[in-house]
Amino acid sequence: MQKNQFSQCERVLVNLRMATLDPAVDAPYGQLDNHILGLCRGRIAVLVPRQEADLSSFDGEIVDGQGGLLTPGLIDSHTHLVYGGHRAREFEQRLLGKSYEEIARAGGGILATVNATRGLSQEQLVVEARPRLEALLDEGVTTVEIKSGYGLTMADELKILRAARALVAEYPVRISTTLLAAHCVPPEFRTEPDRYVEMICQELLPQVAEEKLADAVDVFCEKIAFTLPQSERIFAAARQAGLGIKVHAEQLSLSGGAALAAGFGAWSADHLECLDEAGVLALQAAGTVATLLPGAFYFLRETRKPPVELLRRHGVPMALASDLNPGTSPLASLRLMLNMGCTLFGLTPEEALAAVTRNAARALGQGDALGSLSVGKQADLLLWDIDHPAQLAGEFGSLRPRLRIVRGEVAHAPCG
Ligand code: DI6
Ligand code: FE
Repeated sequence: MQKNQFSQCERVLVNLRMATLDPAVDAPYGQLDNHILGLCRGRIAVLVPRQEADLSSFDGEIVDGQGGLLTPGLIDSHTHLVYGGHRAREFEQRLLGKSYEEIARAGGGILATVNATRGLSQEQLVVEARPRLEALLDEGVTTVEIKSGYGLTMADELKILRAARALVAEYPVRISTTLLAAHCVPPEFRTEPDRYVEMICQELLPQVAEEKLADAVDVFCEKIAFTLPQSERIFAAARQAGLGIKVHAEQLSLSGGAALAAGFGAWSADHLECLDEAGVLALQAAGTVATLLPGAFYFLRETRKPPVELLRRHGVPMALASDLNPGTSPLASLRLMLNMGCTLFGLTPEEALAAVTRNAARALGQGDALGSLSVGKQADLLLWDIDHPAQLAGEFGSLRPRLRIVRGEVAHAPCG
């Protein structure tokens, strides 16, 4: 037994079971029983078997887990939750027979939300975003990625990113921001999309990097959005600015966007319903995470599923995210995605849980800092009154974490 092993810790968690999601722990879900966790300056500093722990001289806080199950905080690695308005009328139109692409080509879709978003101030956008973020936090999300992409002018894209960054001051959450100016060609550049791409690369992206307003850059690489050569120019500019790279690819058609992004060392390629084996191999070679978005698949009533078996066979890490947005996934629940990842895409509950913790962290370039209960990682933790970790994927609507710890501090209910 080591004396004073907890001397640096402010807080110790005892009397709990863990699903560490640490692949180094050789058990399903990385489960550990009878262990004690010590938190020091926001990190997991000690993780030892109960019988090796000496708490006799520890004078910090002892949290009694009362036999609950501790997991890493959940990570929603793909959302567009800062926007104005709603698109329920399009939902109606689609049920009456119109397709998502038809509505987009007729000036609805993303551009409808762009109009609504341009009309709001940064403060108004924060007001609109709060309930969506609160819904995620309430069910155990501790890190959220938020994309711009409904502004499409220099000023409006900056406004969205600033609104996203402002939310972090209000809630116990980490927020990762992504510049998605290449979401849709704005009406002002309809006849000359290359000039819009040039504006992104030469003006917007350098400004965003200078103000540190985004952690990554994303492109919607699709027939109705941006071509491969346009995407390539934006990725090159992102790399030059030292920002992470993400891509919306192979959602509606096979465009090769995932392989292109992987060639730039992308953190993640997202959607992927139409991905082929060559694309899977490109992700594998680059260590790029495949982020699956079952909410959009479900909401658009798609039938083509992402190639989960190929991704699994080639060892590509899979993440699941909400894609929370007004057009294709107005579903503010990462827990629902855990369930749908299993029921719609065939992930196992263990794969699904890794997909919203360990692999989601990698999809945000945070694989070393977040996503598992391991010594040295940030202390974002959830305590659940459940018997088995599969309940987190297999049940929906009734479970809430009993205790949430973010950055090593207890976050009080409901949202801080
Ligand atoms: N793919 C999506 O699913 C969302 N954006 C994207 O690139 C849809 C956004 C919207 O319809 O508003
Ligand atoms: Fe998206």
